[in-house]
Amino acid sequence: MIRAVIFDLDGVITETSRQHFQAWKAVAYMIGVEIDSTVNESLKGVSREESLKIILKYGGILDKYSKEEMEKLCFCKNEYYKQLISQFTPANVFEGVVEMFEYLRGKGIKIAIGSASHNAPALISAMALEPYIDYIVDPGDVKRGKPAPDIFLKAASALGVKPSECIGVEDAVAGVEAIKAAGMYAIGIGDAEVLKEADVVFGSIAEIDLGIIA
Ligand code: B16
Ligand code: MG
Repeated sequence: MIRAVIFDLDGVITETSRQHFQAWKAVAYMIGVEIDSTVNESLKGVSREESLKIILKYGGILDKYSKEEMEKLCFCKNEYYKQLISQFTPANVFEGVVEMFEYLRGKGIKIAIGSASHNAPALISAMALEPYIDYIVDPGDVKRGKPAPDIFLKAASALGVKPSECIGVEDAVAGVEAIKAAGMYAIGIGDAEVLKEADVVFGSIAEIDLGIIA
């Protein structure tokens, strides 16, 4: 029996990857690295610190930055990113999300957000989705990011349900891996050729067949 559905945020509930990319592009430019959309793909679902390491590695300058300098660059990126998402409103919510949340609520199924983003609570609030959400995982509370199962397991334990009673919804390969490692049913959003480990894949959240949930 399904008792909870844990949703990723970026790429599932809304699209923030353009804003993440714009902010990273500006920071990368400051340190002489030019990143393109292929690099941006590899940053999806990955934590802020890991994203910076990927960019520095791509630029061949990973060994040139101390921990303190990396923290400053991450801070800069986040300040810029926060400015970009300050314009978010309920209009940024993907089609089908509110209908899905209402369906789950009606069935008594709990809803959690399992995002790698520290900005998830601010975004959920800006998009007026708070009334639907039972729990938002704080990525600072878990040891390992995706593809480790920690974020999804944290959501299950906070909601008081077993992993086998949960469905995870993800758009990133690392996220689907995390759901499967947590022992949950994985719904992928995107391309089935890419999200090979998912139990089922839909093109968008609006296309999910609600019958497979409950
Ligand atoms: P922040 P998700 C992820 O969101 C983004 O896909 C990824 O690009 C970002 O680096 C990460 O959140 C951390 O975000 O810098 O806001 O803490 O897909 O896990 O919802
Ligand atoms: Mg995502």
